[in-house]
Amino acid sequence: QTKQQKPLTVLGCRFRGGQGKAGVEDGPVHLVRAGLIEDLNKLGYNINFDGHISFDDITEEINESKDPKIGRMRRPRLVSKACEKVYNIVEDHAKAGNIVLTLGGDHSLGMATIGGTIEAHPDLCVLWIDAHADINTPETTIQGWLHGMPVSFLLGLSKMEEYSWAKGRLDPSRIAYIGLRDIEDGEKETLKQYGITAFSMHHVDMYGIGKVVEMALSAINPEGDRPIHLSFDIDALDPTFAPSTGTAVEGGLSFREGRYICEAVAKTGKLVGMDLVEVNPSLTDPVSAKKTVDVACKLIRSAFGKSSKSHQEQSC
Ligand code: NNH
Ligand code: MN
Ligand code: MN
Ligand code: MN
Repeated sequence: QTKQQKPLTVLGCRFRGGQGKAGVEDGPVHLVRAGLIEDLNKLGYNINFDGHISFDDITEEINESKDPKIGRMRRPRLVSKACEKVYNIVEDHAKAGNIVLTLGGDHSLGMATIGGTIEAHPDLCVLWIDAHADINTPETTIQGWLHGMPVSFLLGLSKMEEYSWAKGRLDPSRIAYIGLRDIEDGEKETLKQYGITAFSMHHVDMYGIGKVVEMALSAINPEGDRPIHLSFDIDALDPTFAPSTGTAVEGGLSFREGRYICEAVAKTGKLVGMDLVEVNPSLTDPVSAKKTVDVACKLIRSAFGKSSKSHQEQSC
């Protein structure tokens, strides 16, 4: 087995402003405490990890009274400012040739990580693994939380003065979803209107995960030559495997299906960025929280090339 020495930046983003539940900012702390950095090191990466990014300064500067709703959007300025910070960091590291792994925090961070990565890799394509489509616009959102909207900013469908740093450079043909099962009506229309490739759990059941991943990758990356960003919301997994998350939805991916996605991405050799978001260790008992953290670590390790012995392709 040849050892890769690729530079890998790990960003622990303790940000929760894109949703309403406390505790998701502890996700990255728990992942790192579980030994993630050492594991990635063993996989042969040259790791750059400077400790977690805290957003307390921004949260204090933009307190609730300074951040009234814009339409239905909640905490719009706070999320913009935090995401702009992450966007700039990711852009710098990606331009320096590093792979960037972002540990969330909530999924509003996706607009920052993918937005920053695409500045370095203009031909980027994105796999978005989630129970939700996260493609609400300020007009279609019901809840108003930004973690349900990052994709609309990435595609340039949501344009706001406060978010002028978000350039909206991702083409709708370059993103595919796997794992969907809780999509709002407005989101459905947007997906349809832009012809976005989306595999729900129904498709996973119908075709099997192998075929679904193959179809998703060939839709966004037909020649196999494009750099790939994997944005993994832990709520894509079934709550049996990942219970400690803010908006768990039954009927999700098994651990093996989630791991298969990560292994398939690793196999392409084209991974340039990954997010692992929405682990909230405060929402369950400690055993279930640990289970969620452990499963998240395993997914990350698989995406970065750890092959599970029991799961390897065997030549019998
Ligand atoms: N669709 C809902 C919203 O826009 C839920 C989003 N929640 C998520 N997304 N966890 O991944 O608020
Ligand atoms: Mn904790
Ligand atoms: Mn999400
Ligand atoms: Mn989700």
